[in-house]
Amino acid sequence: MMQLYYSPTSPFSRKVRVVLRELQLEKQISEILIDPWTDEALRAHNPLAKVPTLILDDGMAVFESAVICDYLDQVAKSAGLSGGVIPENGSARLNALKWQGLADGMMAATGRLFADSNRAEQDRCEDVMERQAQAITSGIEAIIDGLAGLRTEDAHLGTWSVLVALYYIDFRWPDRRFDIPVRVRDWMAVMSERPSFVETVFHLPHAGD
Ligand SMILES: N[C@@H](CCC(=O)N[C@@H](CS)C(=O)NCC(=O)O)C(=O)O
Repeated sequence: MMQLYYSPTSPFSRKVRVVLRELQLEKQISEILIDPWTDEALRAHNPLAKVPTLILDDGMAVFESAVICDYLDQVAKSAGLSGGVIPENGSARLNALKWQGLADGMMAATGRLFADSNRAEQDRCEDVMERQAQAITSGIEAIIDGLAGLRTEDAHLGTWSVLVALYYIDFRWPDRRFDIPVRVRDWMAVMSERPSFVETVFHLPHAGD
């Protein structure tokens, strides 16, 4: 059985966990909750010691969430389990990957801004923080502009990635520091009723995890 190392606060992990459920691969992957900062077994597999990391049946480690999603999409398609989350066709494929790219950038900016906000004031770099905040704000605007398409197209890797990025912003700033308009929130609420979202809700590690 494949193993997926993940952390419950990691948006890149959640993207992969949503995708593997949407691909109906749950029975083929065992999910292992770890802390990437302290888990030495993880570094033995992945020199970067980051989550998500997928360990294949032959022991090969695959990392970078986009690479893992691409691999899982191939596994599901070749097993005939589902139509996949990455369209085959040129422009539909590029569209899905483009949204994934935007969402990944927003996740990274959110993670960095959150970490920097927790630093002592004298250790902060305000310019860098402002740049991360701008990436988040402009990313939300791009999602608003593309919402009609995201709502009506069959959901794909880009759709799942964008939703996870939006939920990650809310997870880090429950006070809604970043304004996500109601029409986007309505869409998020409908999509997040899917088991793939319910089963992967962000949470801080519990004692004993
Ligand atoms: N580009 C990577 C980003 C992965 C990443 O940054 N993971 C974070 C958690 S969200 C992590 O493992 N951080 C621990 C560390 O940086 O050592 C991906 O798409 O998988």
